[in-house]
Amino acid sequence: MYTQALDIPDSRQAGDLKAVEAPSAQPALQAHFEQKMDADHKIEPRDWMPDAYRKTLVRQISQHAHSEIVGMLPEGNWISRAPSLKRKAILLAKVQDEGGHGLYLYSAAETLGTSRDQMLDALHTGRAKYSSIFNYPTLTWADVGVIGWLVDGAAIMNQIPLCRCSYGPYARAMIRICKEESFHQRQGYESLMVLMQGTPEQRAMVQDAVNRWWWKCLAMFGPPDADSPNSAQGMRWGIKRISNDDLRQKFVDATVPQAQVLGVTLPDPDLKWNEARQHWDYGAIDWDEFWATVNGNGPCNKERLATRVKAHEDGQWVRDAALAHAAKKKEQAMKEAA
Ligand code: FAQ
Repeated sequence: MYTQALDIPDSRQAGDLKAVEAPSAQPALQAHFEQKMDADHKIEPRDWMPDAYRKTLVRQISQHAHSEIVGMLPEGNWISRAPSLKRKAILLAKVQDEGGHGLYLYSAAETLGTSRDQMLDALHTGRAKYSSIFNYPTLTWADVGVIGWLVDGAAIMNQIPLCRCSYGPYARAMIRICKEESFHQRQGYESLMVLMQGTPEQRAMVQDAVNRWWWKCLAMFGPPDADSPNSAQGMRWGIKRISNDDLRQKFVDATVPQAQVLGVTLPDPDLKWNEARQHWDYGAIDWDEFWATVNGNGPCNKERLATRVKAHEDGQWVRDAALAHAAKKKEQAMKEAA
């Protein structure tokens, strides 16, 4: 449904690829890196890279990993209340997939020399960000379908271009993640289709969920390009391929016809087809609300973080046991070798 993002041109102009980096202490290595950028070749973990490129990747990949892990919570909340065995099995599989995505992404970030403990510590102490969208509550079963349709839909739109990211391990992790996200999006849409063929109360529940999630999903793509401090450099480095606003527009254009088929109204009186632009125009996003949420003051920020910290602390005995077992095995192997 969203694979068209793979073959549309990058938002950046040809020639923009060249990294704008402060003069390097290692000009030959810097020149080699820039040649690779110009040729759109992948950078691999053992390749030399500028510190700022490494830092940007650790920031983005670890935040992405945290989003997948924290993102398990709003839907996980409904596993025990899914309306049928089939829906429960699908939801369990989806939430487990999100956990798996977090783990691939932590592994990709570790190849840049940052340990998982460091990344988790940054999350648990509130220094690292994760996606704003996971700080809102899931009030009804329809929210689970809407998260699949809209949140996973927005995530795929943003993540398909990341399959072409200049950093090899991130790009390769994203290929598998996008395949799984595609299933997530479809199952969400299908479950909403079923609800929309149900009772008036079920249809009203879907509409209410769409009303509550629509604007938050548009904000997920990040601030407008003009207010996005990381975009220009991220694009020059081939980390980001399509800008926040361009992805947001692609998402709106793809979603409006899906909403029409579903029979729901998107809660935006300014939403209208613009013949000249060949795109849907949409209304103003509440960026104050977005930043308040990003900065820790959304409706569920404190609860989400506390749940993650508790899960980490409760799992300490498993990590201790695994380390003790590894130490015992090593000792045994040394004895046998002696
Ligand atoms: N929430 O200059 P930019 C998912 C921050 S996974 C919170 O534009 P950039 C799967 C941004 O970090 C969803 N913070 O930044 C799933 C930066 O702050 P910093 C996550 C946000 O990096 C589905 C500042 O604002 N996906 O949903 C947000 O160039 C269902 C300025 O922004 C990814 O992480 C936000 N929405 O572009 C799981 C994809 N937007 O770091 C479970 C990878 C912006 O300088 C259930 N990430 N900020 O302190 C990206 O593509 C980029 O990092 C962007 C932001 C596009 C998110």
